[in-house]
Amino acid sequence: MASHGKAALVIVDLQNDFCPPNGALAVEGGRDIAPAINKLLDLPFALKIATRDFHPRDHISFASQHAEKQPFTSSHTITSPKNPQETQETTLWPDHCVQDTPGCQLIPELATSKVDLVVDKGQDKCVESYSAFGPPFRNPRVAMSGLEDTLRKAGIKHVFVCGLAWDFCVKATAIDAAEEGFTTYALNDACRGIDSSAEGLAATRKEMEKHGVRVIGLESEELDM
Ligand code: VGL
Ligand code: ZN
Repeated sequence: MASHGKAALVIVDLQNDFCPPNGALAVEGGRDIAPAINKLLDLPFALKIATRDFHPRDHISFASQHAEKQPFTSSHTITSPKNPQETQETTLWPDHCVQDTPGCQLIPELATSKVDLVVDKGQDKCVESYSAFGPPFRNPRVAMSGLEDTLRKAGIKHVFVCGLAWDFCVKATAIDAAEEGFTTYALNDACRGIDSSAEGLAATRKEMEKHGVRVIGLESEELDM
């Protein structure tokens, strides 16, 4: 693989708030993937990126910002500050990954000294952003993170995605990478889902594969580099 072009590792949202036991939006087994990810960080990727969900205190995705709404329910929310009329069905969450709180920090188990760059997302209070490139599936094209340019300027051709959560930010990030033309791999053993049921995990896998993402295990020869 590596002989065909430079590869980047993108570690999605491995933050305190997404990990048990105390995370505000803990993903089952979230902390358990850190050792596998640390091993990936020892491989010769040309660029090693960690992303962070990085919300203002009053972010639109928090159920607390909507009268009488409960976390884990859907709501029509304004997603585009440029088009206040444009609304989208999006899930409401417990408050999580608030900027400058311990919850938004990368977990201490992650070998952050081996990470080249941290990319923050979700800073715009009016925009939900699952993808590390920008809002879900870059729609609307606001609050873009600049990740695309960073990868291109570094000459990256292959993108390997791991982290949390399989069914939200990993999925959105991997699909965007594939649609941007990068050969994209989702490392399923180094991810965990908010929906941890076998059906849920499989449905997400199918959706990613439909968009050209290659779902692979940690033993895959694609990682011989
Ligand atoms: C995420 C829900 C809300 C994620 C972020 O990182 O997958 N999920 N914000
Ligand atoms: Zn979030």
